[in-house]
Amino acid sequence: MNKKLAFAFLLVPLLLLNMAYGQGRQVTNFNNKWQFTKGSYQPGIDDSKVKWQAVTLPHTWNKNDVMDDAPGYYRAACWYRKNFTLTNGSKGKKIYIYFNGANQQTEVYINGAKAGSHTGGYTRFCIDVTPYVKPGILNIIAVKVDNSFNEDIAPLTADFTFFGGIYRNVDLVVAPQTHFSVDNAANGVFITTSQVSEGQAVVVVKSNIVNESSATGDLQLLTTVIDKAGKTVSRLTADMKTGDRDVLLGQVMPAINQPHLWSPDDPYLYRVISKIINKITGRVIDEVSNPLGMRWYNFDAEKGFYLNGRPLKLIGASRHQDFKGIGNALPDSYHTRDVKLLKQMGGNFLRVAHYPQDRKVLEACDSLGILASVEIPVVNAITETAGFTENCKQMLTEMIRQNYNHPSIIIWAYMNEVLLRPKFGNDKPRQQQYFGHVRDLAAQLDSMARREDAARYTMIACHGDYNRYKQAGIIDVPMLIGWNLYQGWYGGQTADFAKFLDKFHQNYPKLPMLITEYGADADDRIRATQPQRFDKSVDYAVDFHQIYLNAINQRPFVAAGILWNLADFSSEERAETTPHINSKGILTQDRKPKDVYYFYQANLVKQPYLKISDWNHRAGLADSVNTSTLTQPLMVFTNMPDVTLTLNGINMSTQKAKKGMVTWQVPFRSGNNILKASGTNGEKSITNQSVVNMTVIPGSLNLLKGSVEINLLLGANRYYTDADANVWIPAKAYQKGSFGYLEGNAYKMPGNNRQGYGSDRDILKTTDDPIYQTQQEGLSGFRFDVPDGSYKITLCFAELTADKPGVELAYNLSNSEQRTGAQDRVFDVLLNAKTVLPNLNLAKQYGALMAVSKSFTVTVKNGNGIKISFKAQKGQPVLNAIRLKRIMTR
Ligand code: GCB
Repeated sequence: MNKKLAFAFLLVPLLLLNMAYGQGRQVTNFNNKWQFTKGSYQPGIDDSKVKWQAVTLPHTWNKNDVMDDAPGYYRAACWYRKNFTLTNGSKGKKIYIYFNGANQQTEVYINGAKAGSHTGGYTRFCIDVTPYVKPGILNIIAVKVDNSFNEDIAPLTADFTFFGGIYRNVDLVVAPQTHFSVDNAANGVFITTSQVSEGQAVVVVKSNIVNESSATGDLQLLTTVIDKAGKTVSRLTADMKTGDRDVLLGQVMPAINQPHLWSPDDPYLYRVISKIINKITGRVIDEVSNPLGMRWYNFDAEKGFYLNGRPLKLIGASRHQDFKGIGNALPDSYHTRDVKLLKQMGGNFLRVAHYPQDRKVLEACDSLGILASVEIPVVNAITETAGFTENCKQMLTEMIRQNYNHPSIIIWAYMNEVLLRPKFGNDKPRQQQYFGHVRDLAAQLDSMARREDAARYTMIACHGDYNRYKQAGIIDVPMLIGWNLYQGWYGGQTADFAKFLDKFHQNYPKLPMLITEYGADADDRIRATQPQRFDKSVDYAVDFHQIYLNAINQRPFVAAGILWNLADFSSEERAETTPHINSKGILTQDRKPKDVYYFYQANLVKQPYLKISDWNHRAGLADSVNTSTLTQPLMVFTNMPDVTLTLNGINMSTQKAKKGMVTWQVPFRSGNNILKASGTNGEKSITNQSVVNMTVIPGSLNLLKGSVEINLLLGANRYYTDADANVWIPAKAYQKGSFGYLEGNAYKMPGNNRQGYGSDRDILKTTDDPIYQTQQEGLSGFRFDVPDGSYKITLCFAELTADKPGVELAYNLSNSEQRTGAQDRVFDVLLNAKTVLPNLNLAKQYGALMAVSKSFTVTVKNGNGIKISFKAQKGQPVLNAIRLKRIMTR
């Protein structure tokens, strides 16, 4: 496997928005003035009865319904249509319409006639509409896009949303009859650098030219390599003859001496300019331009990855393509920004997962110096049909040809966790046959990828069930193996991660290994001072990533650590604290950094770095009855060895940073606490300041002053900040003079062995799910020993036992949760001896998993405080959260 790959690349894919692409062809943005309908429509027939809605591309019809309480989202055929006129100048030209992405089956009609179709939601396709359009008159394009389940099209199931729509840009290309081939929506030019060293680079260019012109006159292919300044560094022509139709020309370009190498630190790009010219007149008939990066690399099973002869630990993230509120229909700049965020994190690798993404992503990788892998969306399972196999091959071909010239790409991948939930669990012989089909498909795709591109590596990403992949013979197929590991998340302990790495390497010492996924959910609204698995706190995620990154860094044989995921992403079937969102992102779904992102910056960036944790909205109970301070941890992320912290100008201490972090126990006081952390390495220093707003609840409620508000979660050991910036803190058992519940136990989902407390179900009619997901069961009362005055009490309930099973997520492997019927519990709630909620039956009155909140005012007299009683009539009373607010009178 010590194969030395030498290369160069290129290719800005074909279609640049709103830009003439080369002298011969014209590319026009085709995104505007479309109409859309979910209704039925027949192209070519009077459509005056169809209800059309005006839309601009990119567009998806699922941006809202993926977030609502109703399970599922619209998966069906929808229609787009648009009128357009071609100028007379397009007469005699080839007319192509390029779709950069439409999910997932598309049919294109022009003036009522079917012009073409495409299967697969993530690769580009080009429809030749020349025979159907007429210059000078109004043409109608109608496009049917269908995102419904189709057993012949990958992905079949996956932990992400299959948004429907024409969700990437569309371009209209008017090309001369003689042009670079648009086969598979690639740009007809394929560049490899067959030999690259510091001394010399030899670039080989294969050009595929289509000549449909009847004009005579000899043609010539002129290929030029230019450097960043535009200076020609290599040039070669090749002749074509009149009448040549489909021409494939290979050119070994004159060697380039002392090439400027491409690397993450110095992503220097050359360009390859390809022109078809008339040999006699010199007129340029068609032109395309591709990027070219000079570098070589190899994976070594023992020592990891090497770039340009030097070891380089690949550290980075995977990325999904959606964004908060807009689904997968992103403007170009959003794609580019994600790659920039990865670069700013200090990463050098992007796993484009689990499908090919917008061309902007790899363009940004090329120019920012991020190495990349791209994969086709074969996720979780396959279908054993010829149709499925063919579609996989088609996607693989398109992916490779369309992206061939990107210097950033080093790996083609074609399966992710394909044995996660193997079919035929109750029929072992049949299951063996299925495994055989999976292996056959893997072998076919692998050899196809190697044939298409002999220079890159191939890879399969597997989940942690090593034996299953081994027995099915999958591990032996690709050139690289990727492991998606979640020890300490879905099951086991974080310490098991390192053990897995060592064991695998021992068993397969010759196979290079990448960690293609690892991560923990982090709801940026949830914090914990004693983080635990599945509490969804940012703090658990920081601990988790620290352990994983350390284990990866300690082992040279681990070529890459690719965390899951750069940003939170849409996964409609998920519930938990952020329903419909997978929150393993180190950025939120709208790309705000979480503390984990700072942790990576501290460990990866080269310039001095220091950042205080973002947990700056806090509340809690004073350290003791006699103090007005509350001591809580404060994390600081830095690459400086020594860090000094001051709190409100007072020096706390100087500490040594370990693995990019220092944690202080800080005695916060109520109000704004000004923190200043300064780090130094003796030569350079750096400072960061932050303000933590703290509400310290006194140990004796008699000391409550002003407009007090106390927000308490029952049955929880985490802190939650709601959308109004109220901080909800864990409630405790009652103590005289203070507050708390009487009796009962924290609710825990039966059979759920991964989550310490509470439920992971989607709570309906709220986005504050964490307020309702935990609960004290069997409590008899709740007390606040508040001073006399008027108060508003809000009680929050949800029936957490439910009759309908939640969607079984494929990823919850170690979970054998039992879904019981909703409990028929009935209880009364009394507030200072007055019944305020008689015969409360949550399931019956409101439905299971429904957020219910009830507010009451109460006047406290004679130092009696607030006593809430829960009287069981049937089953056990419950309370999920409670809020106390003093009503100020003037
Ligand atoms: C995986 C999958 C990925 C999921 C991730 C998770 O192993 O490859 O698609 O999103 O786990 O968060 O569970």
